[in-house]
Amino acid sequence: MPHKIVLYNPKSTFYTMPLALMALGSALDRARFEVQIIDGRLEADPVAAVVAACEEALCLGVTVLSGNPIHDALAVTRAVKAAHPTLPTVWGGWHPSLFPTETLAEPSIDVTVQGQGEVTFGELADRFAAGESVQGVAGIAHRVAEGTVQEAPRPLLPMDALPAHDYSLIDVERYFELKGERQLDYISSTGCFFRCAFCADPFVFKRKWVGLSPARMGEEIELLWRRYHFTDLSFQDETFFTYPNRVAAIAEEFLRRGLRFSWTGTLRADQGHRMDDATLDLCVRAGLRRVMIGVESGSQEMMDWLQKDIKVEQVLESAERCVKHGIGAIFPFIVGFPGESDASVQASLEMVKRLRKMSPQFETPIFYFKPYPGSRITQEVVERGYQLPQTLEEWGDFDYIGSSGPWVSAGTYQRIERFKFYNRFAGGPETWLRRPLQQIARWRCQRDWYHFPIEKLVVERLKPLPSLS
Ligand code: B12
Ligand code: SF4
Repeated sequence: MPHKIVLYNPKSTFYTMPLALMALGSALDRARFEVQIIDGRLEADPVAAVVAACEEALCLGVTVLSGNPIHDALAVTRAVKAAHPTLPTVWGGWHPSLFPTETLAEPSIDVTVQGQGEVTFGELADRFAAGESVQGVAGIAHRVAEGTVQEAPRPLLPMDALPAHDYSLIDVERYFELKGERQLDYISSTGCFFRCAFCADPFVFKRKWVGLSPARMGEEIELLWRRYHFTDLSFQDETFFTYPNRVAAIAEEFLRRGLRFSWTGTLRADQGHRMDDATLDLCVRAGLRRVMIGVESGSQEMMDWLQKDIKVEQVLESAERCVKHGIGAIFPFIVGFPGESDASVQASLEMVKRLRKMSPQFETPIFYFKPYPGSRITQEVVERGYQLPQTLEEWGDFDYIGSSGPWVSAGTYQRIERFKFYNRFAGGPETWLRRPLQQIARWRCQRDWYHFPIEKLVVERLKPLPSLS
């Protein structure tokens, strides 16, 4: 009889497939372990579903991001511990990677896993199955009589050394339904070589990057396409275009195999600027429809402080190349960095306007900076006295969504929210009812004048627009 392992993905805002749990489940020896993935986003009562599934299970694994999903992760883990006190509970993913031992202050969590989890979790499952202690398993933190111990870190394994993700572990059709399109999520690399001062990746993966070979990707993706008939593929990599030659080889695999779907991935502006037209053209022929280019700021001074290692001109050149090749793009911005001047915020808003004028296929969401753990900026503000959340509950309240961040004045917040509304509304689809208000909105955008936002109130009262950020 195989041992049952329950893996839980907490509730969150979007319907991206739970790739982390699929990675863990796929790497376990399935002759010995039966894997059940439960996704809080798909369950009416996640707590009851997980508690019931854990009956006679070997352990519970939970994937945890910093922010709102922690509340749900906690509720589920606590209920499981209360119902099955001897069942080991393991938290992995970004938050327990950043806070290995601190997370263990919560008594319902037995083990935390840091970084890449496939081999570590396999070893944990072996230990649990044999009734042995987890002492000495690399890449974990756990409780001992004297307190907590963090074991030696586990080196990052090349992705080709790990098995393909088994999509039959989830109900793929259900995700298509919830996303409203037949879009498959896929991850082809882990980590990132860069050092942006607001990002935790350099801390978690030590500026290392590993990726799947194009040949393996071609084979896997062809199988998935024939099985699930997806029409769009979303690469969830931090920096998909890290090596242009690799991306070109992936595009060639798609074309050679006659795969027909569109796809999207992340592109740094310096990579877009360096990539030759032939490679971009090849990608478009292979289905590339949109890239995501993190701009963060329209001010070069701010970009340098953020250690983006990108020039403002490279953003504009990458945008021009997208226009030339008919590629859509999302250009996310972040405002409200500690001490950010009005001039710097204004430079970002100007850049947003410039990009939006270049193509109707360009989106420019604006987020407010929050000091997510593990980044250089967060470390600096903490040294200057900023108090990060202390408990898991407090971390659960710490989320980008619905927050203006700590360094944004009420005036700046109001200005940005109005700017976002009018720029979006002015360029949105026209109807006879909206046209007169849209004309006023365009007039406002041209003059950068957003006082007395009567149309905003009217439109929001009539029909709340979905938030772009
Ligand atoms: C898809 C994605 C999401 C999805 C789903 C996340 C999920 N539950 O898996 C959605 C859209 C919900 C999401 C939301 C957010 N995300 Co997000 N997201 C990603 C993204 C692009 C890919 C994650 C992924 O699937 N990777 C592939 C898998 C295989 O890798 P993995 O998740 O790292 O998992 C491995 C290990 O971490 C470990 N592991 C993970 N879980 C577990 C569990 C156990 C038990 C074990 C043993 C091991 C283990 O093993 C896995 C295999 O090696 C990453 C960037 C990236 N490329 O990693 C950002 C990222 C994870 N997101 C991030 C952020 C900031 C957010 C938001 C907070 C942002 C926001 N508010 O706009 C929100 C969450 C808040 C909310 N209210 O929902 C940050 C994480 C920061 C942090 N401290 O948590 C990342 C790293 C982006 C970044 N560089 O800033 N995200
Ligand atoms: S923001 Fe993107 S490019 Fe910068 S360090 Fe993070 S993952 Fe890498």
